[in-house]
Amino acid sequence: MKAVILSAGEGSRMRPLTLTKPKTMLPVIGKPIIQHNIEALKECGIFDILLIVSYKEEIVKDYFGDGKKFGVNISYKTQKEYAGTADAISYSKGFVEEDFIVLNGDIILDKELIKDITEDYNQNSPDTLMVLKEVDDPSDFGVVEIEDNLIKNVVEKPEKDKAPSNLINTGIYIFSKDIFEKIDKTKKSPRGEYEITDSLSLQIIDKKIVRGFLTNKEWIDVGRPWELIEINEIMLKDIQREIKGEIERGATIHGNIFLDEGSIIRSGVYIQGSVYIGKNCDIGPNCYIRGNTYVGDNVKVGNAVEIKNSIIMENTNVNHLSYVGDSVIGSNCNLGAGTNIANLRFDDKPVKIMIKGEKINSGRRKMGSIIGDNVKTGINSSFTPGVTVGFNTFIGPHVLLDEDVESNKIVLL
Ligand code: TTP
Repeated sequence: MKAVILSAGEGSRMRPLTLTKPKTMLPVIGKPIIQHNIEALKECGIFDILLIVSYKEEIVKDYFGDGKKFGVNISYKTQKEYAGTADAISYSKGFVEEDFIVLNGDIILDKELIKDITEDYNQNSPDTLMVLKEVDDPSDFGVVEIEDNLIKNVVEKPEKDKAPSNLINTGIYIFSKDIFEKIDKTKKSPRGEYEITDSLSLQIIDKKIVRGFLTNKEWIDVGRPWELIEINEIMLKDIQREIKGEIERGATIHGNIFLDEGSIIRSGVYIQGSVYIGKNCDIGPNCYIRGNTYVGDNVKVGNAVEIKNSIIMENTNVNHLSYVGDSVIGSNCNLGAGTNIANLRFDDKPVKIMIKGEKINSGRRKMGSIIGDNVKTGINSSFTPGVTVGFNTFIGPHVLLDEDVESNKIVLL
């Protein structure tokens, strides 16, 4: 079987992190999100993979090339217009032979799930298999009505009390080639997109078998910045202790830590795993790295810094006396001495973050900042919970940042 991964999107809800790279290339414990999916497919014996790309596609192509380095064969098709998932899947026409798997590129899934669904598909031979998951609040997803494992209807993003069930579409499918005929007949939805769920509705009308496969295995849809922190928390739980770099005498390590080659943890550093530290990092002396922290390659963390539950992307410096909590810091940033990122409101209420012009409740009591690539902060700059900073921006010394800042700005006192 061949596989197709949909990765043409910008991930606009994930801005500012996606202003410089596609969402599927954001890191989760040392690999882009989409690499986790490619590896899951490979482990199940699926080696021929088509990536549907568009937004900043050169970043994806430069990283994966023809896939050989990753033990698979990768080819690419550019989606000309971001016209919906059915449109994206139509680009796989010449690539697939018979049945094929389709995955949204912005999900992280349990590798066993691919095995489970291929077995189920082979046993039951439906026309389409769609993987379903039960969630508490289905209102942000495609919600299905199901009877005897057959999908009867899919409703996109219903209001909470109007959802026909709590079973949602996970964006993982196995299709027979019949789907192309239905995609060709699919009309634009009220959202202005050609949606694959509408193609499935055409299959249902045509009495084709659209089977729902309910899973309780891990599946996470990474859409908004705090979900990147959450997926990081979940994935870090499973890392094993592995030390390829150097730990100086006088450092204290608790819990699991992955320390990649060329990195050094200096004396006086106190680590409370799980913590992932990439290649060629310089940590300490005398700093405190708390649980669920991911540090990318070539990161420097200076004296008396505290980092907690955060993602620090590659080539970034967090200089002495700084605090970073529940935050995402992009690549090539420099946080000046004494930069403080607050992660808790006085009133203890969940922190809100601006997503596409609207303040959205992150549901998190502890939530810091989301900072894009190439941001520099001056000494003693402070950030209130939930602010976002675009890329290439300078935040001057002593600034108290309590509102979002766009890219390419200079903010001074
Ligand atoms: P979305 O969840 O809509 O992802 P997105 O990148 O558009 O994010 P946002 O809403 O924040 O802008 O789509 C799910 C997946 O399908 C995602 O991996 C992108 C992919 N996709 C395409 O490749 N082409 C398309 O036309 C659409 C609509 C989605």
